[in-house]
Amino acid sequence: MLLITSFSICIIHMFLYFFKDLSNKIFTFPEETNTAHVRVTTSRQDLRAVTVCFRSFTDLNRDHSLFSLATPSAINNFLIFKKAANGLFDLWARGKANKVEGIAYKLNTWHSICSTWDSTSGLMQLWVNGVPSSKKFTNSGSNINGPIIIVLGQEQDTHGGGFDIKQSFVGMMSDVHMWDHTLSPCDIQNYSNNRSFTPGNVLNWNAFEFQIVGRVLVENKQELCQ
Ligand SMILES: *[C@@H]1O[C@H](CO)[C@@H](O)[C@H](O)[C@H]1NC(C)=O
Ligand SMILES: *[C@@H]1O[C@H](CO)[C@@H](O)[C@H](O)[C@H]1NC(C)=O
Ligand SMILES: [Ca+2]
Repeated sequence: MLLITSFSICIIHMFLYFFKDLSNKIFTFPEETNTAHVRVTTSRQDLRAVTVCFRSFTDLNRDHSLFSLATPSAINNFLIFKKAANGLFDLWARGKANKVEGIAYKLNTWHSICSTWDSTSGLMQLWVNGVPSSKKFTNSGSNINGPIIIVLGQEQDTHGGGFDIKQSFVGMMSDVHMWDHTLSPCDIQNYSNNRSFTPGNVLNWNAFEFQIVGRVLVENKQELCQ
């Protein structure tokens, strides 16, 4: 009996990690908490360059995290953070931040957001709906390296935790992809325009490995009636 119980617990633990094709699905983060989030898993632990793309929808006009990647040595190893001010983002790489200002960004609208960084030039760039920001130097000369934890819905102040309700994400998110290189402007514009693109080789929405903690829902994309 005891054996059967621990065996089923083991099975339950295994299935807490989903590995799914999320095409035409979204994550809905419906309430403000300091707990609800999605932890995304990748086997990659060493990245010389990065592109992250996703689509998000929110009515938040306070600070919030959109994509938080932490390692023990650098909590803000790669972070896309929306500041409260209209059009203002903070982009973080390897623990250093840069402001990106004046981005056309409306509430209650789906946005295609991409960010690139590479360790050689140290340059970061934000693309919102296919429109590029001014490139900014953050940090060069070292890779993103270590046990990587990626969190959607919350901002990590410790490796995998330290969440602050005032930086939590409330809204919807979809089509999260991550690559181990910087995408070309044409790739990014194709992603932003829903045209064909090569899925991420670090994170792929069509084969997404993740764990949901708290109230986050996987729902169908809402198609508007034509
Ligand atoms: C962009 O999309 C077009 C149309 O689907 C396709 O022909 C082209 O190869 C794509 N470009 C890239 C860089 O993927
Ligand atoms: C891409 O698809 C999303 C959701 O399906 C839609 O809201 C958006 O307008 C589309 N973008 C373009 C450029 O077609
Ligand atoms: Ca924080």
